[in-house]
Amino acid sequence: MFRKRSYSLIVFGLLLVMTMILLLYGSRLFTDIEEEAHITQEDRIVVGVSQLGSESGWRTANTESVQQAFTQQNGYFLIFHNARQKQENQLKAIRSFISQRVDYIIFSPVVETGWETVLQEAKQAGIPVILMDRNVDVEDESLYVTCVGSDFEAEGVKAGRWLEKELVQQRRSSESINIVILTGTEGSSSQIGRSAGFETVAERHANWNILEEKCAEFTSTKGKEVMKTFLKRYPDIDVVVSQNDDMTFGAIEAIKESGRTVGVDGDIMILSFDAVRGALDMVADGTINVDIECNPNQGEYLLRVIDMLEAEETVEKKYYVEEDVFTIENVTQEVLGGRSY
Ligand code: GYE
Repeated sequence: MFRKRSYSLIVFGLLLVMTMILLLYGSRLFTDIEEEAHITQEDRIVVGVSQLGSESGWRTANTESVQQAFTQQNGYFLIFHNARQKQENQLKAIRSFISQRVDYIIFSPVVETGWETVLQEAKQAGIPVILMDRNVDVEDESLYVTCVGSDFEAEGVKAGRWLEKELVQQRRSSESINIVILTGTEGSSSQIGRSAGFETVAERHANWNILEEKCAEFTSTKGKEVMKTFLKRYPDIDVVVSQNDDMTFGAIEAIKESGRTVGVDGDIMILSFDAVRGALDMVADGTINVDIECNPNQGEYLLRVIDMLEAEETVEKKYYVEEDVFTIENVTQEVLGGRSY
């Protein structure tokens, strides 16, 4: 009886000591973590990003690039918002970033116009605004700090120049060439620039007939729908210029369903923009004739710009990302293997 009691007393004592040790160390551990989190959170740069939507493979890659750049490890706290193609949603997101007093606002403007008031509000609040991918059309350029993106007009010119050369090679440079154009979101920088760039080359060729330009909103579904109407309306299309790969995928489906062929050995030439992995595969197998690359990996460029601003260095008004042109000749296994999106 006595032995049994002293045994349970020992066990009880041991349990008590262990619980006390656990409580002591446990609480120290937690305060350490809390303190650390507190310190890092205060040191972190808060960035509000308003992405315009998720309409294309390019856009998904662009979003991933931003999310991979503004991480906790890199010293950032990212507030990310997807505007689902609506300017009013972007305006709301930007205003909420202002009221949260973020350190920087980054946004990819769905269209170029209509931003003055909100940018004025950000300026008054002393929050620097960085444009990503697309540009804004404002009189007062001091309303934003800089823009990281592509030279869309140059991309359009590249498409035109490629067609010029290709027609010479095919000995068709004096033949009448029927062209249709699938354009992206109306009023967006990428649509405006790519249209204008291609147009400057097209103007020099009296034999290039632009039969019709129609908006297919940078999506595959719309691309297919618009291409179907083109095919019904125009029986003799020679060239399709499609302002992004997603619309191209839809257009190619429509063309194939109509019984016509595409690409290097087909009867309709395909000129596309973006150069996402799926499209590069189609360049490699000759389905797409040329793809004008548009680089969505803008996160690292944005990081560099913010580093410069933090160091109070002057930044340029525009930073262009690097871009290539892909045809069956230069889409190597290395290019395909290195493409993550
Ligand atoms: O080409 C398209 C996307 O603005 C560069 O937007 C961007 C364009 C890109 O939806 O796929």
